[in-house]
Formats: sequence, C-alpha cells, structure tokens
Amino acid sequence: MPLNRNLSEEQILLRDSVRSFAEQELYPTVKELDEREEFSLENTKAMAHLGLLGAQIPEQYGGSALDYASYIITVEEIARVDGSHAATVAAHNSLGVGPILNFGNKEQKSKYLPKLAEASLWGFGLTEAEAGSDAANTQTTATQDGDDWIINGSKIFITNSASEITIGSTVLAKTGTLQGGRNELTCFLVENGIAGFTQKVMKGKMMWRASNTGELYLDNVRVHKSTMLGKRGDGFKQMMATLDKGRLSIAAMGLGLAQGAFEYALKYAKERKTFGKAISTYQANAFKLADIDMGIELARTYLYDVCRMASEGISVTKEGAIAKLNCSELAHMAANHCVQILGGYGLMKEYNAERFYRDQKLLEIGEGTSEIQRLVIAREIGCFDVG
Ligand code: COS
Repeated sequence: MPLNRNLSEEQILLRDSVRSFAEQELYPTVKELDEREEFSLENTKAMAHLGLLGAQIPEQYGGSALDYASYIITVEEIARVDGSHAATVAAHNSLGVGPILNFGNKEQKSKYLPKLAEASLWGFGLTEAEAGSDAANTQTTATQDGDDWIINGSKIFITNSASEITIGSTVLAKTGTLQGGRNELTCFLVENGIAGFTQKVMKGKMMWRASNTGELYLDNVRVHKSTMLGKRGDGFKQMMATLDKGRLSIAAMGLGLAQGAFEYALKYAKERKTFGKAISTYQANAFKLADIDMGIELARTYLYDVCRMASEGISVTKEGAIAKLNCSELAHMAANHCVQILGGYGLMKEYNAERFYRDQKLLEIGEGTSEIQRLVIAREIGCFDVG
C-alpha cells in the first residue's frame, strides 16, 4: 500500500475515495470493455459525477479546483485499476480542459468549462499523420476569410475526440509562414457538429482499448475568429506548455499501473507455491518485487514534488519529461515482472497482468515518446548549446 507521507488529510481522503470507486464501480467492468474495445459512457458519467472530469476547473465554472498533486492522485488511482479509464480522465483534464483553462478568454471559459466539468469531453488536436514527434510539421491549414477562418486537414490518435459526449477539439493549424520558413501555428476551438468537421473512432488498438481515440477530418470548416485560442501564432507554444504538464498525468498513469501490477504480482507470489514454498520466498521473485517497490517509492516522491511546482505555476518542461520517462519505464518493468511472476497465467486474458502489459506500452509512446523525453531533458540541461 502506498504511504501517506507528504499527503494532506484531504489528499488521503480523496485518494481513498477514488480508490474505492475504481475498485467497486470500474473494476467489475474493465475486462469486458477491454475485450469488446468499447468506450463506456456510463463509467465516464460516473467519473464525471465524482468530479473527476472537472478536477482542474475552478469552482466558479462548476469544477472541483483540485491542486495539481490531488488531480494526479486521482489519475494514479484509476490507473491502478485500469489504463483506459485513467486515459479518459488524464486526457480530458490535461489536454482537453488545459488549453481552454490556461489560454482561453473569459467568453471561451464561460462557454466550455461548465460543460467540461460535467459529462462532456474535449480533444487535443495536435498529432497528424506527418506530425507526431515533429509536432511543428502541422499540415492542417487555416486561411483567413473576413471575420472567419477556413480550416482544412486531419488529425490522428486524438483521445476523447470522437465519443458521443465529445463537444469539440482544440485544433492546431498552420496560419502562415514565419521568417526562416517555420510554420506559424495557431489553435482554434472547433465544435463537433459544425459543417465539414467529422470524427471517426479508431479501432484495433493494442492498449487502452476502452478509451475513445479519434481521427478528425476538417474539410473547409468555417469558424469565426472568436474561436481562436489566444493570439495568432501562439499555438505551438500553447501546445508544448500543455504537454509539459500533461506529461505529469502520463507519469501518474505509469505510477498507478506499476502499483496495480505490483500488488497483483505480490499477492499471487505469496499464494502460489512451487517446490513446496510460496514463490515470493524465492530470491528471483522477491528481488523483482523489491525493485518495483523501490521504483514506485522514488517515482511517487519525485512526481508529487513536481506537481507542487506545477501548482505554483513554475515551468516543468524538464521535470515533466523526467517524471513521464521515469514512470513509463517503471510501468514497463512492473508489468513485465508481473507477467513473469504469473508465468503461463500471466499470458492469459483472464488475469490482469496481460492487460497491464499491453497498457503500459502506450506510456512510452503517447504524449511524446521516450526518445522525445530524453531529447527534451538533453536540451534543458544544455547538451546542444555548444560553440
Ligand atoms: N513550452 C513553451 N514553449 C515551448 C516549449 C515548451 N515546453 N518547447 C518549445 N517551445 C517554443 C520554443 O521556445 C520556440 O519558441 P520561439 O519560436 O519563440 O523560439 C518554439 O516553441 C519552437 O520550439 P522548438 O524550435 O524547440 O521546436 P521543435 O520543432 O524543435 O520541437 C520538440 C521540439 C521535439 C520538443 C517538440 O516538437 C515535441 O515536444 N515533440 C513531441 C510532441 C508530442 O509529445 N506529441 C505527442 C502528442 S500526444 S497528445
């Protein structure tokens, strides 16, 4: 069990209530949803009802206004039970709500935040077929036409963007070319249902199979200039700053998954006997479990510390990358050891180890691959500032 160290009484209460919700309400459904590759409206509404979709939203807009560490704890607790549902919460708060909350004007906040605090979702339209790690290589364009902008292009792998309760997405588009040939990039808040904007659910995923992932198509989508987020040309920086903090929620998913896999493997290892003894007593297994526990303790301390920086408004470009990289590698190790300890059973869908093993892989790819995290850290420590 995680320690209460460094947590306030409110945070302990929050953690315990989200934990029992995840165990009692979500857990009984997650295997079947994963198997059927089905996003659950009912579970999403239940998470909204608990205040999890409004975690970052100020009270004046109907949200729970949690500090960053508290929000991260909610993601961690859901991920301890299931990656898909944790992805819905993390993507919604960090990437859906985040840009509107941090860069939206009063009208935009008043229009969308109350809905997003309830059971509505919002997508983060950054990634494209030709713009993944090279996020600035956006091919989607927005061309000015009087008071309107006409958007053309497509987005791919966008979490929460194509569900029945999604009301729109933040779309990054090229609005011009800067001196030196770089793209001028601008964000627009594009509502679902407007002419030319279509969403398609992506199926066939290895992991997070019960989360909603969409492909977005924008075919001469006409939006008013008031849908622009912040200033023209600020889009890339808004997206990068959103990812800096968003990576903390991916870290929380890695930490939660590692905790879930650890508890599952430890319980199994204490019950399973070979050669007349519980397999947890064999050094081969005991040391694996000790390594995961050590990783969890260290990762949690660092992550909560960085969350406090984020709550104070301190930039976490390097720290977010470190936390995300560390926790996703921890999740990889924990899920791998968990399968190994369960042996043949670890390979069967009936056991949670198999789902942990598939779900962890996304953490090393989504919101910036592990290679991009190393690049961000290397840039921040000045490796490339030579000569
Ligand atoms: N916060 C705010 N601004 C940032 C920033 C950050 N974290 N990172 C870069 N910027 C700014 C830079 O300061 C620069 O501003 P100026 O034009 O004023 O100099 C501008 O953005 C362009 O930055 P840079 O030249 O460093 O951009 P690159 O094209 O080299 O991209 C990486 C840098 C690789 C770090 C970026 O493309 C990236 O993070 N890629 C991964 C994207 C990702 O995680 N995708 C997954 C999405 S899943 S939701």
